[in-house]
Amino acid sequence: MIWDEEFESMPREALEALQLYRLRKTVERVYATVPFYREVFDKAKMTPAKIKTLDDLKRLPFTNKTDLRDNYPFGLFTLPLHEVVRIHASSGTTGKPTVVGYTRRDIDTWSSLMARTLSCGGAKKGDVVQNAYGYGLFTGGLGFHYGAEKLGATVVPVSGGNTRRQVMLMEDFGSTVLTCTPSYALTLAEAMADAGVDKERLKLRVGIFGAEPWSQSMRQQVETKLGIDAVDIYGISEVIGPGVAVECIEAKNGLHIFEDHFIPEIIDPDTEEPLPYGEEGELVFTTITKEAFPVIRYRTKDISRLFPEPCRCGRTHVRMERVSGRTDDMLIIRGVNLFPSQIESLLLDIEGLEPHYLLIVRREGTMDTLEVQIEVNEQVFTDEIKGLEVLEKRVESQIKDILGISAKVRLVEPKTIQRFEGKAKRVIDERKI
Ligand code: DLL
Repeated sequence: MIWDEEFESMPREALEALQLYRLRKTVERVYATVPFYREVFDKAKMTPAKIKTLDDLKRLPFTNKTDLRDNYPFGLFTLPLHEVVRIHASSGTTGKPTVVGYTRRDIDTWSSLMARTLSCGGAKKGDVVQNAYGYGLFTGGLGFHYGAEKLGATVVPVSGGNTRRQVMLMEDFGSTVLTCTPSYALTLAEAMADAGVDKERLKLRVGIFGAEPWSQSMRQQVETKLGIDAVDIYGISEVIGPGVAVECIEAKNGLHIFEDHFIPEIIDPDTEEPLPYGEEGELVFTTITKEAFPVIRYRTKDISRLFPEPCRCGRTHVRMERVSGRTDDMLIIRGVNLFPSQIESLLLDIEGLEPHYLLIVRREGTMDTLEVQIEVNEQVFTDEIKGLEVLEKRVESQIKDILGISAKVRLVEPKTIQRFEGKAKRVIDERKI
């Protein structure tokens, strides 16, 4: 169901007029209130008055995570802290977290966007939403929580973890919608099997999974194991949290970006030149309705593609392809560029392998090596050793043929690779560069 028909199915021309109006307001706001923006706009010889068309957005400078760090914690807020009713933060790999803030109206906007997101993904009033995204500074838990309440669903705010208990609640409460990371959905599916809970006994119908990259093959695995439709949701704290883009349950083909709130661009990450629809590059977002913490041309480092073709669900917003990886997660191994998701797709298409894997990159002398550890299913595991060796060689040669890289494959016993409650960590890079 389309939650916000007027805005989600707006004719392009009207949508673009609305975007221009909102963009101008946002640019005026940050220029007037945030010293950082005033400084970088002045340097680029841009003033709010120079934004006459949507295309003028391209004349504004980019922002990135370093700018947030330099202005840590609240330096990019447009309002004093007493107007800010909520803070969230994402923990980076190093140093201080990235801090974001919301006014009362921002929380309302976000809740409506999340109600829209849930509806687009196939949830509706009357659903029991088991929300297993982490509650706390992470935007996943509370973002989904407010959206599901706004939708009129019954929220079960279990947060991540306590997996066996989640399975019990899922059965006892008759949860119909599951929201968590795709890797945690797998962990839950496994716990169900361990507890002897057949998927037929559950009422689960839909899963809205995101916050980390996952492949189409992973989708199939999750859908089969849980007996549901699984849709992909994309979001990032700096832009708002979850609620930036989601697949529609009707097509499950690309994620609708809520363009009445966010203007997306794709750029070449090296030259910073904007790229046309269809080309792959780095996603950049400008928020046009946020009050406390708007961002202008924020570089996400996420790799995707935009496609404007109308969708059969009736929404007019542009779609983005599922994120294949981040520019900073790209592995360069002996000169070959590789995203972990490419290996994932390949592995999960091979019969007998389970969706639990680990990539270990090392440097031996001057040579980079890649080791792929992946679990096999019980059946393969109980076969004779020889069978395992043959399978290992087969996976190695597929990686070589398809991705052009030599890897050492180690098939491991079921349930030996670490499981995750939130975002999975599947790459260990031991190179000291
Ligand atoms: O992960 C917000 C979120 C919560 C999204 C719940 C979806 C569901 P951050 O912690 O700031 O925010 O992490 C943002 O996660 O730049 C991507 O690299 C990655 N990411 C998020 N969604 C997807 C997805 C939340 N569907 C970072 N596919 C982003 C691939 C994703 N990567």
